[in-house]
Amino acid sequence: ASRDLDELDTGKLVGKPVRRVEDARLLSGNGRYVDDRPSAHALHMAVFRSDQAHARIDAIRMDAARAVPGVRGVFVWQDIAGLIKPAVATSRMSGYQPTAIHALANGVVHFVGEPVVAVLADSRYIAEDALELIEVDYTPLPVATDPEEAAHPDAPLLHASLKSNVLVERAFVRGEVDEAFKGAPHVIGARFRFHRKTSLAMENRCYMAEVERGRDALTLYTSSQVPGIIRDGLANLMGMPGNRLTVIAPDVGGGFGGKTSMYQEEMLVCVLARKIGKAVKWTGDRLEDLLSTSQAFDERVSASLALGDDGQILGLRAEVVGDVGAYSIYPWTAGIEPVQVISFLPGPYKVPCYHGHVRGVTTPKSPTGPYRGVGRPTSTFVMERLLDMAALELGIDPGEIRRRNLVRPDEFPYKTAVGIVWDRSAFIEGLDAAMERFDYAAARRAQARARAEGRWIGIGFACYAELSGIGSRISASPGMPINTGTDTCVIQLDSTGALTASFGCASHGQGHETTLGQVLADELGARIEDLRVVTGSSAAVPHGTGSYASRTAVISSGAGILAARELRARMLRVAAHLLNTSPEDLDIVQGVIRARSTDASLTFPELANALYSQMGRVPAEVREELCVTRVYDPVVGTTSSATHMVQVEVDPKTYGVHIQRYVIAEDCGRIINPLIVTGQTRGALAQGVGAALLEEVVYDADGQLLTASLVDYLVPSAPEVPDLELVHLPAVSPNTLGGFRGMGEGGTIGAPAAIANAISDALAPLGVGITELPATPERLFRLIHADRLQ
Ligand code: MCN
Ligand code: SMO
Repeated sequence: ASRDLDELDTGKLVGKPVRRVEDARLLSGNGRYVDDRPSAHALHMAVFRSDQAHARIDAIRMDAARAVPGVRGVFVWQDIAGLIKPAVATSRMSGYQPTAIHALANGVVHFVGEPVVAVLADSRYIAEDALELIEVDYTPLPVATDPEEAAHPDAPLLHASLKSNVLVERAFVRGEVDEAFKGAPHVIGARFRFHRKTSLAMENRCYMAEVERGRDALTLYTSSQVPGIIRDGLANLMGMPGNRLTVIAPDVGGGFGGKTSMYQEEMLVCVLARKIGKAVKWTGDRLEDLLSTSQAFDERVSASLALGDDGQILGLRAEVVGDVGAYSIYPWTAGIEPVQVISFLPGPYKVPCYHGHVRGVTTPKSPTGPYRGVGRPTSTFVMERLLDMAALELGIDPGEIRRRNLVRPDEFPYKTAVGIVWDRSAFIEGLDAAMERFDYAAARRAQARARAEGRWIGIGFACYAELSGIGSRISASPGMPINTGTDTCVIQLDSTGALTASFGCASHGQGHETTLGQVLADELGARIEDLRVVTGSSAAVPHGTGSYASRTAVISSGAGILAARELRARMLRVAAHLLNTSPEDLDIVQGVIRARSTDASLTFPELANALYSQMGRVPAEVREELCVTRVYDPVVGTTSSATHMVQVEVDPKTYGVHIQRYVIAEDCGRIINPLIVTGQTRGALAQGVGAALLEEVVYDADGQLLTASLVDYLVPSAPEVPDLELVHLPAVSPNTLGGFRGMGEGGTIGAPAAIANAISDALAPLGVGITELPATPERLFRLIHADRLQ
């Protein structure tokens, strides 16, 4: 059943470019991040970290550190072992091998940066000074830092509990792939590599645990995307009921996936605060962030496409090795990224046969976890490169080869080779809209002229589709109950007549106060300023997880719509009594309840006062509880899609890549706030540019991090991020309550592929193409001069 925009677009605020209500606070320096919490009475934690990639701990000498004036405690694993269990990410995937993450290393270290000793002191300065006095004797253990070597049965094991370093292994098989390849007139294949990346939020990870003395109650303030998951996880590990453990994510300065997992320092501040009965605070510095915040990508993919003469895809094969780092991250598991790579490889295309196989291999590096796009930047890079390589070989235009293979409007819902179902999304329309906006034919003519002058100018495409707002069915399938695919909204009209709506999501830059406010205001007939939207507190809702996986627009809005509808109905029943009319005669406009028949009206404070305070006015049988809790579960979620088009010029002297134009046509369903959607896409594009051209975490063969500062780890700055020309194609989702689709990750999914294709197109006259990202000047130089460098 397809719905159209008009039917849904009765809203007054949804769809409008409402200015972000949080910005006045955030831009004037009044944001309140974890580090802003008063800490005069807190103890400050500093963490002694392993400088070994894999080693046995023989001895730890802490006496000198303990003797430093102002040091209040020095702790190793044995000191806290009875208070917190290690975090073990479980999974139902067959053959999956879990690992145990201890808050402090338990006898063996598994990566450089792993916490070994925690020091508490009156100030961070004192704690850091004390760290310098700690000495640890290690016996180095053998390491296999290369994932392909580590996957070998004879490789040294990183964890004694493992049978092999392959933590997860998964395959998708559909159709007779071998037959398809045997009979195909064209087979295009290559070996691709996407290097390791980090999420690099502006705010480093930061945690503060405060205790309620005498109550054994604890509040953790955490710069996290997932306060609900952290609450449930810590409650389990510490054996503490949720009514004594509150987890609050206040203002959070970005996460990008890096703040979706539970970290050792998060466990430590809680355990140590509980142990000594005082507040404990830890603020990570940039080195600690680069060493220990979850990283991403690091995949090697050997893939090939079988095609007909007309460019039609006949089959796809992929063999993927993902380097998942030292642990299976909690709660997502080591499968989170690698499995997504093979799940989404067929993309928005019709792929009749597919064989994808992936192994996630543990190596002594920082663990990998979710990062904006989660696997799909890699799958899109590989598939889109293969398509362009095929287009070149077959002499078909890159736009045309995509058009021939994209799922067409009459083919939805379309079940992909791995069983993902694409609902009706604007795949072809996105391609058309992007090409039109780009003025493709003219751009190709200009390119031909530039080429004749010897300039290296290229145009690149990328089409992708993703699942967003995923509900319980998909969330529950890997066997990780802590990610439920639902959100909760508690909404109330209080006795002052004010509306408060609390959610389990946790805004960390997305502007949820604004967008959820828009959705609720429309449902209630209220003004956005009548509402207070509370996110990021485990105490505000019985159950919530947080914000990740481009889920909030779909799932939290859904919960909000359900709760607001019920609250509105209850408010109108009471108002009908007070105004002596029927609820059907009433409407709420701009926060005022009005009777159509008499034009009599009632404000929210008047309604609240009559109901809560003037006990005679509303008889018992007419009273209503003006507090509603609703849970929304979109069950499967919905499809979001986009086409990216980019033009680049490669400088033949510096091998630098200059992005000249960038067009995105995207379908995120019904749009709540076009300003926010545009900002999200622009930010995600910036991160895609970083992934394509600059950002690379480098470890040496011993597992030492070489990119341990922002001098070595390069991120895009304003000059590297192109102006974005964005075309919205709001194809209302048939699968979600509000018709919304998620979009917070999209730009990062498409950009690396599109840029890789554009660079390859620019360099096509030289006979080379990109198979490795980021495409740094050095890599381009080596690619172009491969003969000379032999
Ligand atoms: N939106 C909208 N209309 C739609 C879809 C979305 O107006 N049809 C709005 C939403 O209401 C929300 C924003 O766009 O305000 C993003 O919505 P959504 O796609 O639901 O994503 P989430 O809110 O769940 O945010 C998670 C997503 C992810 S997974 C990463 S990673 C990411 C991203 O958001 N990290 C971010 N964007 C980020 N933006 C900032 N500033 N910082 C991060 O760390
Ligand atoms: S990587 Mo986004 O937090 O799902």
